[in-house]
Amino acid sequence: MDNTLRRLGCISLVWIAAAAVPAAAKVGGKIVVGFSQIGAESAWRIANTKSIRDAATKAGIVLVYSDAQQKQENQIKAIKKFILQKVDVIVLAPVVSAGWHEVLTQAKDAGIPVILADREVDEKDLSLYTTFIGADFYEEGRRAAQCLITEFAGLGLKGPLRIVELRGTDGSTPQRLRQKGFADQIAKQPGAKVVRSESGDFKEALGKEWMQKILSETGGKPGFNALYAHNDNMALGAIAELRTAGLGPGKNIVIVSVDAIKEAFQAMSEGKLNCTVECSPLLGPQLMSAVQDLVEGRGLPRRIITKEGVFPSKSARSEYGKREY
Ligand code: GYE
Repeated sequence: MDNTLRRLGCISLVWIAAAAVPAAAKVGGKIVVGFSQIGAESAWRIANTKSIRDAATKAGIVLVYSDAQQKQENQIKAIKKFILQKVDVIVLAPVVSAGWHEVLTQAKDAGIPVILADREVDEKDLSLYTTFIGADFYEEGRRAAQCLITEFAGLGLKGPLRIVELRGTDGSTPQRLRQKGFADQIAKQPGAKVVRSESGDFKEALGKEWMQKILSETGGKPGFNALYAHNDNMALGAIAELRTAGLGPGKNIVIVSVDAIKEAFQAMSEGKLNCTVECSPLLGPQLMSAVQDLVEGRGLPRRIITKEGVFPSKSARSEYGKREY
């Protein structure tokens, strides 16, 4: 983009910000973004942080990064700090959807726009954030159910489907919507049902722990023939445990998860995972161009939804080399 235009954009931002707060926190004339990230709980999250950091560097934007270690209270503290620092834009990846009204109102009162990245908030007052950039989690849940049903039939397994679900962080939008989209689709399949649902907080170690617990409670007899994990990492943890128990993940227990990380393609090519539904963490470029649009006074759509696919195990080998995360 033309530098003069960008400079002009920055000047007008200073003017807008100056109207609301004493002065903007420009660093050498650059845009400053405060980014409250959830943590580093999964491969998805690590790729997401890298994408956002790299895109900021490329765009010449100063990123003030804060890792909340999956705690909402840390995110609220970080936002308050960003307000004191008078950053130009706040980017929030909210760990859960409830409980943001007060701090978002404080950002608005300070004249600092907020962009939601990855996850959404339950907020009726739409003036408290400018846009949401991320995935359609409901659709991901639906796609996961569809792929599970197809793969189950493809393996020639006998129904009805008895599914164990491993949920992501409770109260987060991906957990709520991946659960709902999946349940709505499964309800159309005669006899199929979720026989157990546990929260693995999007962590591989918890996926493993839950599977160990479930198997030990049933004396090693699974009592289910399918597993749906809200992310690949939890599925990978559960798969390791199923194999330790001598069971056949990917063969007589159908497994589907969400994210489409490289390790999932590896597991699919080894026949241990049947399907992964894509959820792209590579939000950095879109996010930084939204920041620039905002700062330069261009309007943003209320929602920017990323395009995503579904990868059944037969695509594993051809896709593996193409995966960026
Ligand atoms: O699926 C999971 C991560 O919010 C979409 O968070 C994200 C989810 C992703 O920990 O792996």
